[in-house]
Amino acid sequence: MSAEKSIFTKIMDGDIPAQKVYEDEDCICIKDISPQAPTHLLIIPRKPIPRLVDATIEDKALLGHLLLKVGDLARLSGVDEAFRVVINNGEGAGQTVFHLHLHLLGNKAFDEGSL
Ligand code: DGP
Repeated sequence: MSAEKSIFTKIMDGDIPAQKVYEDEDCICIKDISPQAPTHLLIIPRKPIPRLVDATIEDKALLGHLLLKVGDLARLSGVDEAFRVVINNGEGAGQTVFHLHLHLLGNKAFDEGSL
């Protein structure tokens, strides 16, 4: 593969450190380096899919796995009664790391009805 490793692949490969919360054969979960909420986790597939829109039908089970893990990790973190899941897709939406990841945000007062 000629493409340069994403920062998240480097973390998975142990090239750079991160606070790892969970890992299995399909994904890892780390604490965000620049938290936007008291609980801010990133759930990242090992497969380096650049953006959500690049996922295909082949990734159906993987995407389901990631969402189920978000639920598990929300429970583990004690935020399962109130949390948000965010996926930024593309630069215009604020995506800065082009390796699919889900933000799990919790322990924060969310404005009702707003995104
Ligand atoms: P996004 O804007 O959706 O692409 O989010 C990328 C997130 O990744 C951002 O919240 C900061 C986080 N991040 C970037 N580099 C690192 C890193 O080296 N370690 C960790 N733990 N998080 C990182």
